[in-house]
Amino acid sequence: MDFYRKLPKIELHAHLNGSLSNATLAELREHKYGKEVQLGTNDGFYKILNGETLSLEECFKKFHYAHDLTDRREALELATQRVIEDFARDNVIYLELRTTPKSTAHMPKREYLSTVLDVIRKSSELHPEIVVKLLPSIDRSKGIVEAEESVGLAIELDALYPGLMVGFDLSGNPFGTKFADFVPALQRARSHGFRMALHCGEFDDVQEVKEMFDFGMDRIGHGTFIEGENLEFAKKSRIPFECCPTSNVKCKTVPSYEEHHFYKLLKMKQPVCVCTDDFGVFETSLSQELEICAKTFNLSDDEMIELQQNTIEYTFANDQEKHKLRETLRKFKESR
Ligand code: 6MZ
Repeated sequence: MDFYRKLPKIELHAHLNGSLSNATLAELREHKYGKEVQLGTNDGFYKILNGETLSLEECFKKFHYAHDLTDRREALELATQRVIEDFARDNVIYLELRTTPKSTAHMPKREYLSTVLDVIRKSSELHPEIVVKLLPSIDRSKGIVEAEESVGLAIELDALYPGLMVGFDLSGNPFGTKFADFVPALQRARSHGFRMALHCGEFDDVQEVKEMFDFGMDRIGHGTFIEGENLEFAKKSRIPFECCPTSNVKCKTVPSYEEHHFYKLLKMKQPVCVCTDDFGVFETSLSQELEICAKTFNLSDDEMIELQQNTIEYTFANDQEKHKLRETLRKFKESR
């Protein structure tokens, strides 16, 4: 584990509210509900904090608990700080964090987004060892009006927080929604200059993947069910895949680590990176995900360093930032 912790790492697929550790959730819960509120042993929150085995449904409840606990400005600030601290502690040197701008009972959507951006801006002083960027997310389950609003807001706030928002994410529960409905909003975001990191092929729908490739994207989120002609297209276009092994295994979209498509992609020389997705929900870290990949597929330390070096090229960072990241990895390699 020591090698993976020390390895300077690049994280490109992490949802803010899925990346709250149990300690952060407990801290936020105390802030909102106070110490005196007792946890009952049937309470899902109790189970989460005590690490009991969770069903997938219970795993997804973590989003619901997290959203309840981050519905005020101060709490969202704290949550964002803790996530950045946790990644920095794991020696992540570049993080593209994503979150869905939302209005809550205590905060309009604009305040949600500006709060996260304020914390990210401040983090460059508090944690100069990690560069943090934001990808606002469109949650498919929330519909197209919310999507349009989020894009409008991101374009507006981009002028106030230049360089912090580098792309857009399309995520959320895709069932019962049509990708085509989100194209106008995504197109507007792209025309503004935001790069596209879209959840694509997370479930088996060949036609939708094709439609998404027709639209185009800069990175593929998961890409679990991309096969045949679609895989050929991804290969020809050299679109990087963001692979999240533990998330996929725990959500049962991939049967086991051994069968994870990460290795198939790596062997066919497809651009690919390893990410956590929701390290709080899936109780992992980027170091752990990399160690799992190395051990499962028998990859050497040098190959894991190379994987991080290649990942720099798939970031939405600017040239100067990429240059710095390359230098950090080069020095790490030389110092061994
Ligand atoms: C699709 C996911 C996801 O945005 O509130 N999210 N969407 N597939 C996944 N695989 C497991 N994991 C997380 O973070 C939580 C939100 O991220 C999306 C969902 O929309 C979830 O509600 P934010 O910070």
